[in-house]
Amino acid sequence: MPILDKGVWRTDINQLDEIDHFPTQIVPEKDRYHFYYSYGCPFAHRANLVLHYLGLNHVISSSGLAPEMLENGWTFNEVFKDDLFDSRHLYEIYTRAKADYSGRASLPVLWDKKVNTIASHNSAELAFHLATQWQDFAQHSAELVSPELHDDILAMNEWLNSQITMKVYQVGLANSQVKYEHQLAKLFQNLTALDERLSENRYLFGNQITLSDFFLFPTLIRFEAVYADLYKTNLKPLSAFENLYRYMVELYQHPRIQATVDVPHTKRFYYYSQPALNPTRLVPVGPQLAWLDNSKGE
Ligand SMILES: N[C@@H](CCC(=O)N[C@@H](CS)C(=O)NCC(=O)O)C(=O)O
Repeated sequence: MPILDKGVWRTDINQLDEIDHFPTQIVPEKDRYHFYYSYGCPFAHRANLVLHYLGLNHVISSSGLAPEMLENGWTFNEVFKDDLFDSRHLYEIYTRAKADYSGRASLPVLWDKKVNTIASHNSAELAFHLATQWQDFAQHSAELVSPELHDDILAMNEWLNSQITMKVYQVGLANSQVKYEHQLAKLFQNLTALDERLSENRYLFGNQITLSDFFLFPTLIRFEAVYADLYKTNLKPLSAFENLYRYMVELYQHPRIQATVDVPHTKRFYYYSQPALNPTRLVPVGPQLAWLDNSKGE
């Protein structure tokens, strides 16, 4: 009898490599899909960035999850409600799609209202699909994946996923000093390489924002607020990478990008939901972030 994994904070980094239980299958259509995300989750953030940047929110509805992830995994509350089914927990969405579902109840999820199933729970594929197949519905047109850059963007996204997004987790969840130091050194080498690339380019691929920027931004925006302290990625402050920092702040100034960021919520998610790393569940008040205070305040 398969046992449903309601979702917890993974302390084993290998468990973050998820297989697709619901292969991505999306047919662009107005009002057909519902997007589940959390402001805290960097994977869901990729797809949320595409959704907002292109202005697809008028054709795809969405619900955010509460920042506290407890014994039943991702949870809805009074503020963060499931607008579709009024569920209490995300795992109910998974069992609605497949009664004997036994995988992880992870975010993001794109729900297909027509077929009554999960159309995607793979953030990379979902973000790519939204960026490339929904142009006809976009309120703001932008070519996030041009034909000329298609292969380079996909390769860059994979590199960013394993060498930046996941690397931060490999540092923070390392279970030995040797592993921690090894992964930390790699992470900072990778940040140095990106900083050099951005010394000659405004964005990862020149002057145009591409999908790859939406794979890097979620990690940068969490770096000072969460990762540097909680995951001990503090070899150097992010501001030591002049170009990366300029790039993050510039992207954050964009109103439709900013709409996808909630730093206090994100801090609560990481600090509250990982008792193995933070047993008191106290959420630090700092650090003060000049780029955040200058725009909308904490
Ligand atoms: N393959 C997934 C992984 C996403 C993922 O790991 N999401 C985390 C939150 S940031 C999650 O929902 N974890 C819950 C769990 O593992 O049970 C994707 O990239 O879409």
